[in-house]
Amino acid sequence: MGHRLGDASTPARLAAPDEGIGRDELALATRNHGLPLEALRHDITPPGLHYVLTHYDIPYVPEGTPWPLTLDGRVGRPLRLDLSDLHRFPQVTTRVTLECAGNGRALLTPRPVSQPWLVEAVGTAEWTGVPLRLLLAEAGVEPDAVDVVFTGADHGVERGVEQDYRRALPVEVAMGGDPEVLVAHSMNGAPLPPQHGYPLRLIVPGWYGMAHVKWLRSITVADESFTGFQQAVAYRLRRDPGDAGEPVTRIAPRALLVPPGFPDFMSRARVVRPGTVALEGRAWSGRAPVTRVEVSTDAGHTWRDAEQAPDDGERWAWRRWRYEWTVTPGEHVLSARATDAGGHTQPLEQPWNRGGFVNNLVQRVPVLCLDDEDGSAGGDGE
Ligand SMILES: Nc1nc2c(c(=O)[nH]1)N[C@H]1C(S)=C(S)[C@@H](COP(=O)(O)O)O[C@H]1N2
Ligand SMILES: [Mo]
Repeated sequence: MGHRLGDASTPARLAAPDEGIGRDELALATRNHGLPLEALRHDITPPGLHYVLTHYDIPYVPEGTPWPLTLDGRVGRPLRLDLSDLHRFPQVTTRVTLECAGNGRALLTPRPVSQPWLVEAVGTAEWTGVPLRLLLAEAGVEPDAVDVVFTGADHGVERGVEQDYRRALPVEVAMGGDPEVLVAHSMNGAPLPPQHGYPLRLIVPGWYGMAHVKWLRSITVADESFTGFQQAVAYRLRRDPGDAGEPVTRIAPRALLVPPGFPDFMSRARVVRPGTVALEGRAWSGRAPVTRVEVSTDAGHTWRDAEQAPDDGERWAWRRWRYEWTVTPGEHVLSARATDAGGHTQPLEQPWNRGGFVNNLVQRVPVLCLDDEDGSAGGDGE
């Protein structure tokens, strides 16, 4: 033997000033893909375009594999449910925007070394499943319950700690019904794809991605706070490694632009022609409904209200907004920012923490407006 994984968790590393994205980050980035931002046009993200994040390996679960979901711990009647048992409960479908808590991480200075998201770790799907509170009611939760712990079938090691992927929700959230937490078996009307948790996952509308446990195989009701790695070590807002840190919970407001015009292959900078450009995008918040979206076409100096699509009652899904931009030749920087009914607005300065979580800094989209059809640049010239 002789090989050890380590006894304590080591803090995540911060990149040195000017240190580029490393091979380790690249390896994560090729597995965990983002939403191509042009797909923000879709109300519901088509399969394969939704972002994916998986800490360890995607479990191999061939169709028809028995998948007993257990519900035990501080309950009167422990349950063992197979997929057909779950189909006998009332079914609910909810449209939910899912976002990784690490979205925006790679834009931070200094950069926490981990999955290097820019702003694309987001997607919206219609999830169908059984309300968790009905399963908990069937099992009969004891009055001393504190946390409900969810375990996935994936296993790995993270910063020296070997573990199953496991997260908990406070019992009030698990049983509360607002948001309606689901044990979901379908995404956009079809069985979950392998990378999104086949055959079962948790859906916690309004919460960051880490709460939505994929490949869900057991639910345990506990009479004390859960202190597993993904709860007590990861997903906390810390400035220093020793801080206890606030836990990451609900999604902070964010607006993103559908990239206007067409891209330059390498820089991804956008190119448009002079005249009227219909800007559009999406905005969402898991904390309170988005009440305002503003657009800046001058690098954040001045802001004008965008027009929000009428409220369609999909509380947990992103909403479309639009803004007509009259553009002249030269270089421009576009931004959009969302404000929610709780008064939360996206910051203009980076909200930094060691894990690189909840960075909802306003997006900056450089755009070059050409002044004629044969592609010579206007403005400052070359
Ligand atoms: N079992 C398990 N569930 C998991 C994860 C994981 O690694 N294992 N990753 C979480 C994180 S951090 C995110 S952001 C979401 C991503 O969900 P998606 O891949 O369906 O978009 O799944 C969450 N659920
Ligand atoms: Mo995540």
